[in-house]
Amino acid sequence: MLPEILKEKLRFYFITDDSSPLAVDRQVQTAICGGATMIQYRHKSFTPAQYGEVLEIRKICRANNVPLIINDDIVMAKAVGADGVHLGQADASPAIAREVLGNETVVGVSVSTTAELAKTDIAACDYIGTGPVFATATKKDSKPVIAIDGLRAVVEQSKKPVVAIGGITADKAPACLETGACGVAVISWVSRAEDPESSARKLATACGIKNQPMELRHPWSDEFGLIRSFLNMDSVKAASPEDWVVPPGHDAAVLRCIDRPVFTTDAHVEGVHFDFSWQTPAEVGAKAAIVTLSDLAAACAEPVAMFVNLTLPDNVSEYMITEIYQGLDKALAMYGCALGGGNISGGPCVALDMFAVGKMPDIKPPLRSAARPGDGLYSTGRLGLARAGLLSLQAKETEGRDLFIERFKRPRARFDAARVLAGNKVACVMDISDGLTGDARHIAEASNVTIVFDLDAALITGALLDFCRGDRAESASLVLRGGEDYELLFTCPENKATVIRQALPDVYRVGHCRTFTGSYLEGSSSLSSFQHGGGRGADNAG
Ligand code: 3NM
Repeated sequence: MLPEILKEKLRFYFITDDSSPLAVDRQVQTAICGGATMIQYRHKSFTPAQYGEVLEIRKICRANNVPLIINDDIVMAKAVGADGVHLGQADASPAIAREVLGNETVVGVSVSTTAELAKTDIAACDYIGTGPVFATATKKDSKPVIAIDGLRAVVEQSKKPVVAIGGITADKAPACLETGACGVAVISWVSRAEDPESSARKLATACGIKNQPMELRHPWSDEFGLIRSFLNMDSVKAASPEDWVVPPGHDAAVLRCIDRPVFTTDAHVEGVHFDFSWQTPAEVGAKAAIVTLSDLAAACAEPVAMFVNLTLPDNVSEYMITEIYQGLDKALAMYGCALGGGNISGGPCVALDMFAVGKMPDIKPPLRSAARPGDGLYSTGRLGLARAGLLSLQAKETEGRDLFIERFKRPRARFDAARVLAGNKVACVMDISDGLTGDARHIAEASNVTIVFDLDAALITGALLDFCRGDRAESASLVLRGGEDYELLFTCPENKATVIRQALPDVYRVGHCRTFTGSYLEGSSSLSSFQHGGGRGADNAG
């Protein structure tokens, strides 16, 4: 986790209570809905039987983009894929936790005094928990109270962010934060409160947390309230009377007659197409919109309207839903597409079912079956970057990988390129979603040609080579097989590509089409043309 994000997440740190009348999953839900930014699962007589409970909590945390830390137990943290572990002075060392859990996992350590701080392996930790700042009945074996002065002394000496703990209430939180501590951790203030939700909200307010309040219990059950709020979004207002007879907000939207309507649909399912551990809800919403729009771009159509069916599990907060919609809204507004309507329903995980309407300009629509022997095969941009971004996120190795991660999280729907291709009467266009070889095969099969890959050497950048530890064949494999770049793939004669490059300098040759030889794809495994320097613009077609 990036240090600046960690500091924000440490602001209101709720720790579960194994002696509360409230079930642990309800505690977590209540705390998050009240504004908690980090959760620690703490169970002092921990057994493997708690595994299911922790998984349930992890689900709630993931759905709300709140990190989950496991108290004491490194193996459990590893087993459930938690975001981190919190260790006491008597537990395993931070260095061991780091070794087992890897660099991106958060490691926190309890330190009561500056003397303890001095003998703690701070280099291996991400944050320090310091207390008890005030008297607490929750932790039976707690150390002597250190008071605000003791907290301040640790904060001043610590090179890592400090979270105050022990007897903290909404009234006492500001004094803790004034010492420079970046957050407060509480148990009983929420778990044993008469009204836990209201206590959590009060603490969130005292901590200056902006993203609250959230609704408790099936927060999205007010489907109509949510839909009303979405009707104010920019992309809904973008539904101009020119295009709409009945605008969004009725049972069904009525569009004015479109001469040549274009339709496409796409599904985005949590755990299949996206993962909240590396994408924010807004990024998920934006990407679902862009990826769907990319299909319209591949048809050289112009966007008109998007419809969204959102499926949500019970534990998703209103904040999360609003964020998803805001991401959608921004992306649609960027491409001049109106949000025409949608629906929200319950389900096992977050899913966005998209349906888009576009209009076809007065051109011959491009077809996958229009590639001809002799045509070159081109991409409107670099390939393999999104896949490198996804692999970086999965490995939690994000340093220096901003470009890749950006491409994975925020692809572009290439309407700009589609307009140039349409202007040049390019007959065969599609978007690259599954990876170059998979998508090129669609063209080869539909057109009954053989596609020979001969990658433009410029596709393998220094950054991509670095990512592949200098291995050119592996870099080429990323270009050929990495998906989700959403560039356009097209075929045309070389002289036309030269003209197109004047408007789209980032067009790369990736192969060429020849009379069908008996196999649809050639050269993707040997990559010989690339490895011997198949140069940009060289005409190997034939
Ligand atoms: N650790 P409450 S005090 C778990 O001083 C824990 O390290 C402490 O509970 C420490 O918010 C504490 O109910 C208990 O006082 C915090």
